[in-house]
Formats: sequence, structure tokens, C-alpha cells
Amino acid sequence: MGVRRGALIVLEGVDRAGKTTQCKRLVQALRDSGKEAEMMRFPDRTTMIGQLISSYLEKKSNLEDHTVHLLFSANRWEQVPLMKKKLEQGISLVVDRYAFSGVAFTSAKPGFSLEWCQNPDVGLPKPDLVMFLQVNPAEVAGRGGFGDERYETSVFQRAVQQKFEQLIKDPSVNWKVIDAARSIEDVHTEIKTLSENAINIAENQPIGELWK
Ligand code: Z5A
Repeated sequence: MGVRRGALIVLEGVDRAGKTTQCKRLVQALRDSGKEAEMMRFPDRTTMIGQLISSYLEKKSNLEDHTVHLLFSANRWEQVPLMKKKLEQGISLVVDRYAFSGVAFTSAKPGFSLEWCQNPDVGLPKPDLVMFLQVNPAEVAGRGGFGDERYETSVFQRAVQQKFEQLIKDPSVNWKVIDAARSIEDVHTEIKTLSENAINIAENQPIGELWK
């Protein structure tokens, strides 16, 4: 019998929802229970495309809005061969932001439709599970202020949140909304259970194609 594939698990949410914290906890917990798991994050700032994006986010350079959207998408596509290889080797990938952030952030800008924003990411490996860490801005105020990067303002983050709410209605994606205002441990427990279920289901299924 061949190797059972790993699951593609994505965490999404607005600024300071706890995505990175929970991705790290989840990878550790899966490994502790004997499963192979690795973390990835988007944007991946280590590649040449990622460096262009990083400079833009840090406001060291300006990029036209369509251009930067396509760069974020290209930054995912350049990792697809590696992602597929790892999934096929039985490694589950826990991903901090994915195409949903791409669509939510650009479509929160004036003049961008959801559909236009989705197009470049159509056909990416489809996540087996997307967990949206739901918090409201007042609840995360105690987690520190906004950083200095582009997009880190409360007005823009509210617009992004509304776009996520639209995306979550899409039944073609396995969304789970998580109350992320609870303690790190409580949030982790729920995420771990959902992820273990997704891993068990994914191992007998082919990798899907997003939004196709
Ligand atoms: N972007 C885009 O435009 N297009 C795209 O295609 C993609 C991204 C993929 C990248 O930011 C920016 O690029 C992002 C979207 C845009 N812009 N914004 N905003 P990034 O991914 O490099 O960084 P980030 O996503 O902004 O990180 P974050 O959102 O600020 O943080 P987080 O990962 O959600 O949270 P955290 O680092 O795990 O936790 C934040 C703090 O809260 C930390 O001190 C924790 O210890 C604390 N924390 C976490 N959980 C809890 C709980 N449950 N209780 C109390 N305290 C907690």
C-alpha cells in the first residue's frame, strides 16, 4: 500500500488573531502524537518574490495594487511543487495564511472584485481544512498595538474582516470558524481535534484544486 498523503491545513484571520501561535502549537502537537507535520507561511519572505512583497509591506517600496496582488499569488504558486511533494510523502502542512488572505486584503481596496482577486489562485492545492480565527478588534487590543507595516490599521482590518466573512460563505471550502478570543490552550485544543479529523479524512483522498 502506498504512502497516505498528508493534509493541507490553513489558519486564517485578521491581525493578531493568533495564527502564528496556533500554527506552531499545532505542528508540535501533531509531531508529539507521531504524525509528520511542517509549518509554512505566506507570504514566504525568503524567496525573490517574497523579498519584493516584504519590502512593500515594510513600506520601503511601493507597488501598484494589481501587481502586488499577483506577486502574493506567485509567491504561493512557486511553493506548489514543494507542497505537493511533501503532501504526497505523507507530511501534513500547517499553513499560516493562504489564498484567502490574498483575496480578503486586495478586495478590501477600492475597485477590486472578489472574483478578480480569486482568479490567480484558482487551481492551487485545495486545503482540506481552513480554520478562521475569529476575534473582534476590542478583544485583541490587549495583545499589543498594530505594527508599522502596511495594512496594520483598524479601518483597513475591519474591511478585511468583512471580506473574510464573505469568503467563509463559500461551501466549496471546508471552513471552520474558531472563537479565538479564548485562552491559547482552549483554542489549541479545538484546532488540534479538527486537524486530526481532517488528516484522517484527507489520507484517502486526492489533493483537490482550489476554487475549481
Ligand atoms: N497579505 C496579503 O495582503 N496578501 C496575501 O496574499 C497574504 C498576506 C498571504 C503579512 O503579515 C501581511 O500580508 C498581512 C496580510 C498580508 N497584513 N496584515 N495585517 P504576516 O503574516 O507576516 O503577519 P501577520 O499575519 O500580520 O501576523 P499577525 O496577524 O499580526 O499575528 P498572528 O499570527 O495572527 O498572531 P500571533 O503572532 O500568533 O499573536 C499575536 C500576539 O497575541 C502574540 O503576542 C501572542 O502571544 C498573543 N496571543 C495569541 N493568541 C492569544 C490568545 N488566545 N490570548 C491572548 N494572547 C494571544
